[in-house]
Amino acid sequence: MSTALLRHFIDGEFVASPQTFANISPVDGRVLGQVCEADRSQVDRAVTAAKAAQSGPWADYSASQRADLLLRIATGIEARFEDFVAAEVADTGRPVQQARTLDVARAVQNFRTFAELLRQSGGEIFEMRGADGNDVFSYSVRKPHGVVAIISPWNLPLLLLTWKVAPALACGNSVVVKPSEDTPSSATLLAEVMRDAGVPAGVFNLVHGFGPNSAGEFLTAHRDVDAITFTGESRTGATIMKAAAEGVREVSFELGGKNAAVVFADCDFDAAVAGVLRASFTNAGQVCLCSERVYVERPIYQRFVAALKAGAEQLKIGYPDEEGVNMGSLISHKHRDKVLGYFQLALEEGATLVSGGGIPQFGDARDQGAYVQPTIWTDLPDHARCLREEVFGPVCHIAPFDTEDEVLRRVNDSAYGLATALWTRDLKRAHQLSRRFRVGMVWVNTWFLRDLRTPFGGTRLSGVGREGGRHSLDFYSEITTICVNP
Ligand code: NAD
Ligand code: 6OD
Repeated sequence: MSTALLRHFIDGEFVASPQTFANISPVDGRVLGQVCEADRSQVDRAVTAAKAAQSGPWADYSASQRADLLLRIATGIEARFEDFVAAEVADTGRPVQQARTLDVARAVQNFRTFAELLRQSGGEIFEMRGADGNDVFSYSVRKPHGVVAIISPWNLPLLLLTWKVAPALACGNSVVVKPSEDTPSSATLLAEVMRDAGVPAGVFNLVHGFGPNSAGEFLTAHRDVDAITFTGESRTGATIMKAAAEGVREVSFELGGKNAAVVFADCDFDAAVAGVLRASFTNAGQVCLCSERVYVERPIYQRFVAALKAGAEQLKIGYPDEEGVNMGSLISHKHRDKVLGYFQLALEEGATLVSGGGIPQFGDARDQGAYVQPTIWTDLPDHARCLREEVFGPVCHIAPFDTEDEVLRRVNDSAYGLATALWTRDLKRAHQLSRRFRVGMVWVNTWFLRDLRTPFGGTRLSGVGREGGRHSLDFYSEITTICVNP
């Protein structure tokens, strides 16, 4: 990091604000540095710069030139790979290994994927016979929306930010990004990479700050923002949707989840245990796709509970750079308070605590951090709040089931609709059942395996729209149809 004061990046330059807030380490509570908080006028400057860039040199970039630029950005991230890893680890407390193999690697891949897609994408063309006997051609061209606001969360900061920046730039938009207040570092590094890769001034702008009455709200309310893409909590999505209604701006929302895993008795048992362990505890459960509700077919239920408990208790919790560490801290003490609130509520709602349920004791600086134990519950009634609300921590509830129809009904009985994971050797059943879940994505015998060309998103409280592959190109562009009677 080139400075301990994290600044905004507006119109090709780093700029500071008088107002700052502290960036706190979730590992031991240390103050890592200060972050500038954008006021309304700075957000306005960022949006104005982005709008102006739409009629500058950027407007003349061909698709091929934009693809080259995306590749230079990917190379720029790779060149500073370990800086990005350090930034992500410092802000989040996640294991270094995860930051390398998932977060930063995916950021590079996001830019490469959309560079490639851009080169391959073409418009549609239709031919018809006109009334005068001429052959009439109708074709479509993609154009940028203009200014896209990108608001991202703290759980996979760089991965989720670049997942939106890459296609937005691919389509020729200018962007104003607002990362989470909890994870400002990797976005600031990304701005340095953008500058060094030769992204024209005003095309990539970054403002730091909070949501309500701060940079997030100022950005989504700005009249010169043409489209808004947001990843975060469902409630925040609803607030942003109201802001977007003014001016009828397009939105894409990737929101919360209360995802289920369904484990059938015919599964590969060891693979299912390992898979559910990963799906429930990766990133300390702070992935929108995590399985917080696990349903296991009755004949293997007791054995499965015992195996998952053994697996959870073997997870090594600790410093991000400790050898063999599997799980780091939660993002913040505020978030830990929320997770601990659910730990308490589960007991009040009748849960049996199978494992965890508290705060690990280290006897060192980590006791000032935001750690919790991986936690497993059983015996909650289906209506329990802990089975209906997203905890977003390292926790799952395991329940037995007897029939397909029963488990389908229980899984679908949720306000969320993001993802389901099925564990079975019966692929006929898997195909038939998969389409009956009211979710955006179903994994069979795997979890979080992503081909970036596939549509990603959720139904109902879990989101609006799909991103990924051409679905991203569809969201980040306007299409004009041209009909030519020669
Ligand atoms: P959050 O909604 O609190 O914040 C997300 C971002 O929105 C932050 O940058 C925040 O500053 C900003 N924000 C908050 N209020 C705002 C407002 N009124 N106007 C404009 N911006 C505002 O979410 P979070 O706690 O950072 O992230 C965790 C949530 O994100 C979980 O619910 C998780 O499931 C969800 N998530 C979903 C996906 C997905 O793909 N579906 C991916 C990752 C995270
Ligand atoms: O893999 C992705 O593209 C993606 N959007 C993942 C979201 C994870 C949620 O926490």
